[in-house]
Amino acid sequence: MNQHSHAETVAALKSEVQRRLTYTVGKDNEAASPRDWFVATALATRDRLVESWLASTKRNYREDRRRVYYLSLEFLVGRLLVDTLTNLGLTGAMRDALSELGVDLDRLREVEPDAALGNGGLGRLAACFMDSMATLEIAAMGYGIRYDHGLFRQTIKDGWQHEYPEDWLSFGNAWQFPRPEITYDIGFGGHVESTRLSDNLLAHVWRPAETIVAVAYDTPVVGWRGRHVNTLRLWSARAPDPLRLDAFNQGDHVGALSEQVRAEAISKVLYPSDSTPAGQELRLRQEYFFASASLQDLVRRHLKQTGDIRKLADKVAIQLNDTHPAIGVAELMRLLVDVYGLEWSEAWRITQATFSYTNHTLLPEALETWPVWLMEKLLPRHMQIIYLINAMHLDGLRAEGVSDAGVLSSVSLIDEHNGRHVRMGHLAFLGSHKVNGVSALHSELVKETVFKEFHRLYPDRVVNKTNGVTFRRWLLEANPPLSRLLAETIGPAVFDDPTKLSGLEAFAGDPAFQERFAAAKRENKERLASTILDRVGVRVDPQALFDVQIKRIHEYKRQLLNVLDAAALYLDIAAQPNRDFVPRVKIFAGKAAASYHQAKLIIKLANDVAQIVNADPAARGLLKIVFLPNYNVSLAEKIIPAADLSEQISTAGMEASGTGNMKFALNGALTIGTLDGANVEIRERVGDENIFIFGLTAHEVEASRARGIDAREAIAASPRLAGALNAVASGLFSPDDKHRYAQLVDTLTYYDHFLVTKDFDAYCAAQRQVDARWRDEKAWRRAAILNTARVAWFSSDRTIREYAQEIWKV
Ligand code: 4GP
Repeated sequence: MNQHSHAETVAALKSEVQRRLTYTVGKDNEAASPRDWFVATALATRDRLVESWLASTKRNYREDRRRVYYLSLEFLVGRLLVDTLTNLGLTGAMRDALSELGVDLDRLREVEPDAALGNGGLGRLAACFMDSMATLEIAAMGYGIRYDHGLFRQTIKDGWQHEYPEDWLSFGNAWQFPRPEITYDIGFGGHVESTRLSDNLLAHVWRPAETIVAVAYDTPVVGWRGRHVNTLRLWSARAPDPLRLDAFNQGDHVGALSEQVRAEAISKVLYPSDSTPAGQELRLRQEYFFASASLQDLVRRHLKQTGDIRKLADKVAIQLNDTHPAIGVAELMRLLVDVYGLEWSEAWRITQATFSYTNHTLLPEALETWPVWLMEKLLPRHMQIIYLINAMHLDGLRAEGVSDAGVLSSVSLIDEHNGRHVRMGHLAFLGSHKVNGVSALHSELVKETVFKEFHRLYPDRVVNKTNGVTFRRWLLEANPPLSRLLAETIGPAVFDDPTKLSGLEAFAGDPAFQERFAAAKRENKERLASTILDRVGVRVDPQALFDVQIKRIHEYKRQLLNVLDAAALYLDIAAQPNRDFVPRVKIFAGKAAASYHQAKLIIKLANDVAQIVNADPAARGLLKIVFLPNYNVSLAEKIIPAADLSEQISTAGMEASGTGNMKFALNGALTIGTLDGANVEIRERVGDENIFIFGLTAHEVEASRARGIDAREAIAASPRLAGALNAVASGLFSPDDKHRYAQLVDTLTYYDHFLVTKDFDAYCAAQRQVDARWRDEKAWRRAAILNTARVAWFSSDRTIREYAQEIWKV
């Protein structure tokens, strides 16, 4: 494309879009709706990467490359149009081509539905990793489920969250290539037949009672500058037969479709949460469905490439994104032993050398376990394999002299407390050669807590891979004003090599540059202010400090701490109207799992406080509170570039890493945060004076909990906290239902598991430091610039390079 002039490219794109509109969409320019134009544009864009995609695929075979497979139940991709154009270097040309057709690219990009095949951080990380793996030209493939309905659509009515099904596929999906010819049978239930081959050799054949077909859908994932294109392959479920004709002919029209409905349920909806007990059986079926289809597919490819199953570990690395695909360990053993006839010990060696596993959370409720009875019912052969893995593992330990019953029971794959359960984290750990946490602190806590005994037994297995984010999406696409400024100041090569961001350091104190940096921020804030007005009808002043907390709503993330501070601030304003307050806009967004009542109540409280504060003339110009509904990737892209202050205030030890924290710092927001997750490493890089750290450390949190938490003392010691709690408990913010928050405040008072009260004063003190810095405009701007300048390390390209070198060996 470089040898073509811009004008030639524009002309070519224009005719390609026009062609797609006419021949694929089947409309003329007058009749075409914005959605039709979007489809035509997306298809024309996709056409531009297909050749590179095919070439990448060929090269992977020709060079007999070692491949990486990223197995994830979640891929939180968001929109792809501008992302693809950016990576192909075609954004400007497409903009001009469309404009000659009378179409505005920026309006068009808003038409694309978000692919929301994930809940939060874990899923978004998978999407960033796909981008970086393509950029680094790794022969990689993502495997997941093509959910008909992604994460629910959130509306806020009277301050309460309501959930509606999301329908991203209702108008088709321009990016995907259906592969109806690539299918695998996935079995469930039934029994295992064993035949004796010799004295000590049994052959096992699983005879499933039910079969479901997995059908592939491919989405090309293009890397930076279009050099390499990988594939995201998502599986959709269907029944082997479209209907039962006999039943249909007998007049049972609904019953005739029941098998299809049951089969399709597997890829119908994304499970809503990482932290609530999921509807068990369907979830397990989903996990096995996609793990089995993916393994069958990659084994087939491997055999095509090498013809030798014994070489699997030499040519294949499989990353388990959390425990959701961990059943894959037993499935690979089944394939190797039962289907390909390898001996157990060789199969186990290959399995361990092939898999590695990433842990994303220490929350006990998110550590998956499956009742043994359910496994026996759905996956009888896998249960046998798990028992055998466990027996050999425990025998091995006994042979090495481990005899402590407590230790053995804690490392057993079977949890014998409260009914017998299979521990999927243990299975993933044992079946992998490397296990990683996602920030330095988290990886240490992995060693000290969930995998303490395992770590003692296998001290080399746990490693750290601090998360990262793709700067293509989160800077270049999300923040055009800042990207332009960076290109002009330190050169466009910064987008090839983010370490060049450090070149900004020299400008941090330069008043002219500060002015331009601030102007870029202001442009983003103005844009966000108009989005806010559009979506919730609240007028906010772009001159005010934009203080932002956007992420899933969870007690450990402590939106409540932020809301209580807002309430306290409001009371301060009422009590001392003449004090010199820093005008603030507090912005919240995030979804609560549908069954997570406390989180939903926190959303309601944020909205209730917003309602009272925003309506009170006394707070006008000083404090506004906004809860933006339906948080998703594309909303994050609008909010983050406009933020001044990034709230990363989880209870220390509970946020594995965070990735939002990195995106904010990159876009020149200052962080107020605890020493949790990757905040610790962000502080090391941006410098103590350019971040506001407060609160208990992870070990202090642990000690507090061990002592037993009674918040009454903390509340008594803090009049400001007591005042805010009182206001909330007495219904100041909920005049329509004065007791709405009585229980919430009670819980905080007597059982404050997340230590909101204990950290409250420290948090407020940190906020006052924020105020002081904000008043010193130069100092604030300097710190903001230094944040952008110093976070290059948090590029997911760096993270993927580390995985590639130390775990995947590619
Ligand atoms: C998240 C963690 O909560 C977050 O700290 C981390 O940055 C992210 O994974 C990516 O590693 N966990 C989940 C989950 O999203 O579902 O467990």
